[in-house]
Amino acid sequence: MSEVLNIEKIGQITDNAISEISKSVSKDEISNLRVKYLGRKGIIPALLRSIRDVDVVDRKIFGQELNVLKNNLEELFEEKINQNKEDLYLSDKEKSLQDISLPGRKKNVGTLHPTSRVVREICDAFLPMGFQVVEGPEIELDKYNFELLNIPKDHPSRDMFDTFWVDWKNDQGEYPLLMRTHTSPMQARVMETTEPPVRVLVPGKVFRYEATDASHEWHFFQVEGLAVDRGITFADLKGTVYEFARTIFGSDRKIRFRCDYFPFVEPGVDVSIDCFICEGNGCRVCGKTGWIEIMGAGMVHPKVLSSVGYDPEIYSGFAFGMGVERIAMLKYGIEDIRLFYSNDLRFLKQF
Ligand code: YSA
Repeated sequence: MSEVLNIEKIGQITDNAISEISKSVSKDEISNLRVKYLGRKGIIPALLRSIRDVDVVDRKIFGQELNVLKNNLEELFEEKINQNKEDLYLSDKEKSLQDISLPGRKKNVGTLHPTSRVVREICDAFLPMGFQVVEGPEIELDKYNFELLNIPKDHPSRDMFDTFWVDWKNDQGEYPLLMRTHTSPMQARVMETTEPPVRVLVPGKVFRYEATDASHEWHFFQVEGLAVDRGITFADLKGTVYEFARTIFGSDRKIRFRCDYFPFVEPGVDVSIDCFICEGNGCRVCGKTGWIEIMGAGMVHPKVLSSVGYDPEIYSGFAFGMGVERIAMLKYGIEDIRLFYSNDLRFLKQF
């Protein structure tokens, strides 16, 4: 290794430069230091020139190290100048001319994303009904996303959930990991570890390999609800959903329950609210039906209860899973779901 340049020397120069720059206060001090380290005849350019005297094998490493150091110092000088721009560059006279009676400059503090806001509103609507909030993993096992929910391998209903699979094989040559397609896997995770009664709410992000349009995204939020106890009936599900809808949308919106199929409930329903845009007459947002579907729901299937060790002869329960962006669209009159994640500040700043 060369006498002229070695790693210790570069380290020492780095330490000195950082300490000197951080102690510098005035504009002159900073610009003198910049000349000392980065100027044409400064320390770093001199070291870069001395690379030619270093062993060929070490040259590349030293070149890289010195370039990193040079870039870091440039950034440090930049930061230092920006930190105290006013103090450094205004003369005392200029400072004394500042009008302190002018209103302060407004800081851009930002706001909650509309989805986060609505997740909170939804949770707030359920908390007085005794629900607790829990969260689960976004990368999920096939076992929880499908199998424990009465959706065995090769079951046709897996097609309902266009799945992103994680490209990782286990020892048996299977691909057991996926991006969760719904928040329902948390039903099984919660029941597996809790004795009834259970009353939980699970907000979280879900992912589907789906084409997007005005009411479909490929990633969106859901809030899952689950209540299991002795003697829970479909009337409890209806009452809970009505109470939620009244809190969120007011008492004027119409609610529709229709039979629907989900392998993890029996019976199953989908719940819709009359379209806020066309007032039920049919438009692009509601797909000309006059209704916007906000959740799937039903009575927890006895097979799901048994698979987590609950006795379906003793316990029954209801569950639901709602789409948060759809609720936000209804609540705030948003006509295209794609606005949520297109990062357009003109949209986001309205919340
Ligand atoms: C059903 C029964 C239960 O006991 C519990 C939960 C469920 C819901 C089930 N896990 C599920 O995901 N059903 S769903 O596919 O119909 O989606 C539920 C809600 O998510 C829909 O009502 C809709 O509001 C929303 N959603 C679905 N696909 C969407 C979407 N939102 C935006 N973009 C999409 N691509």
